[in-house]
Amino acid sequence: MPMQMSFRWYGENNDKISLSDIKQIPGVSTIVWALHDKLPGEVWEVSEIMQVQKQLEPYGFNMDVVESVNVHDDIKIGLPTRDMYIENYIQTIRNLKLFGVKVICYNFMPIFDWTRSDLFHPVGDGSTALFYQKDMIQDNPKDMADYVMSFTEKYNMTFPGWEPERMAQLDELFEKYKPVTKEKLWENLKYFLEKLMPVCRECDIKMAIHPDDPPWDIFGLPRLLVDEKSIDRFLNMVDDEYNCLTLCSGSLNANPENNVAEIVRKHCNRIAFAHIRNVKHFPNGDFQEASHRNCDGDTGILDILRAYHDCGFEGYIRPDHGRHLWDEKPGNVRPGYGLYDRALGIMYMLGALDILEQAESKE
Ligand code: DNO
Repeated sequence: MPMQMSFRWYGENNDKISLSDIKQIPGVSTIVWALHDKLPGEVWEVSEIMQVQKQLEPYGFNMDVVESVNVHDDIKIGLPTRDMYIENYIQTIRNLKLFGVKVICYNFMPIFDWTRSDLFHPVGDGSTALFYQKDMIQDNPKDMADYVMSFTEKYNMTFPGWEPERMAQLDELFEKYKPVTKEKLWENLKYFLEKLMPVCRECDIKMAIHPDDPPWDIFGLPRLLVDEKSIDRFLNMVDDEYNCLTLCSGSLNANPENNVAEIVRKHCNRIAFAHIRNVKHFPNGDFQEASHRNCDGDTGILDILRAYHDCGFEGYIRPDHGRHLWDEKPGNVRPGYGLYDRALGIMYMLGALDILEQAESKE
């Protein structure tokens, strides 16, 4: 099967973008969805999943990719209660299978998901984008958490991985993670995946880990999936075709040393889901997210698309964070997840992929 273009949607009454908006973007077959009101560790019930199915059906979208079923902290920390949460995760996998889900994107980042210092940083052309100022993300996680949570309060908008319930217990969470060294975290990830793999095989659902964003330790918390070497380790650690990657170009390339196209060529058969995001680096280590156009950032978007094409990638692909354009302002857009720049990103990606395909068929 050729690769399938997808678009992340936060759900009815939770996303200003409608399915009818998405339907008008060429080439989208798959909605990347989640039950966003679920806390990590809770079972996703069949009746709840069915509601999403009913919403997608009239538009002819499939629901093959879930982003994310979040992993409970007790699993990452390795507490005895983890087995109960793993059982719940397994039940969720079984329930998702009933709806034909093929890929679960998740991450194993302690406490925080993606981290930025400015969610609406001017790009210079009138648009804004996510920005990471290195010296602002140093010792004190509180300021950053307060900053992100201020959007939740002000605009009544929750962000996956930044559940207010968890953020309210930040001190306790940091305390609980104290004994978790990087090696311990690797062990806990292995434990989790080994329990899941037989069920994934039975249900034909791939677990696709998202790399750490940014790809380095923050606030003294260990981060695992940060470069080619750690990705090799991850895939070898649980060497199973259902243990896969969500290869996020922008997360990895926040470290300019990471060559994402090379990783695609090396591990294409273990990539279930491709996130295409472009990042512009500054000499002091700060970075800003950019349009998907190759020359607007430093990520090598065309090399990456070419690598996916050359390898005959058969998974799902989506535009990742875009800029906030035109009328997209704090309060009416989810940071990174506006309609316009992601739609432009799709057209750019399809343009590049179509040309590659056409050139090949003429050879
Ligand atoms: C950022 C996203 C991540 C991703 C999770 C997966 O915008 O790519 O938040 O969804 O890390 O669990």
